[in-house]
Amino acid sequence: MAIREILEVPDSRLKTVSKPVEAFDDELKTLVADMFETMYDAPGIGLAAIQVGVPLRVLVIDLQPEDEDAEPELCHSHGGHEHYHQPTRKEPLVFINPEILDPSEEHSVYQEGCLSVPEIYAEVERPARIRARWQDIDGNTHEEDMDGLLATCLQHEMDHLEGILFIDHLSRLKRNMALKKLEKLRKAA
Ligand code: GNR
Ligand code: NI
Repeated sequence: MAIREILEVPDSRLKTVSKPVEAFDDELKTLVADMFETMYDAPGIGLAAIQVGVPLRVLVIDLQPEDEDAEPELCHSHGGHEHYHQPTRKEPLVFINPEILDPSEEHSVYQEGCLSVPEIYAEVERPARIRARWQDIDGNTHEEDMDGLLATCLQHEMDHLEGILFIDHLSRLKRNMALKKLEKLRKAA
């Protein structure tokens, strides 16, 4: 396993339309393992293969990227009584050749970020609920209804497969402001 370099704007490879996976082989398993390691290290809640320079229709998502063997955390809460929080378990999800079926007419708005557009956050409106179909690491097909952050994250990741970034959903003015801000942050660093 290895942490791979995450491409950042304005890298033109992020605009690639990724190709369907045809071979469910060891190379694919290595790619997925490396993508999880890269995503957890970043840290992020999702990653598309093109973000590590591989133009294949492969996504990983984990909305609960907490360490499995993390110690329970002591919490000093309001009211003065101390208690422990069990960290949430990792929940790694892999989506290969994903498709979106009947997106809801109702939309929801989330504050999104992207590992390829670091430190920039903006509200993006997307269908609130979707039905998704995808293949797993062995090539078996699955179908499931999704809502909430999972629906949003899957749509964000699927945009990457078409070479689209969340900032492409913003007005030109807001996108340019975001890119200028990123340039400024990089110069300051
Ligand atoms: O880590 C991430 N957080 C996030 C927050 C709201 C909506 C989408 C995302 S995905 C992002 C990681 C990433 O860049 N995936 O492509
Ligand atoms: Ni992203």
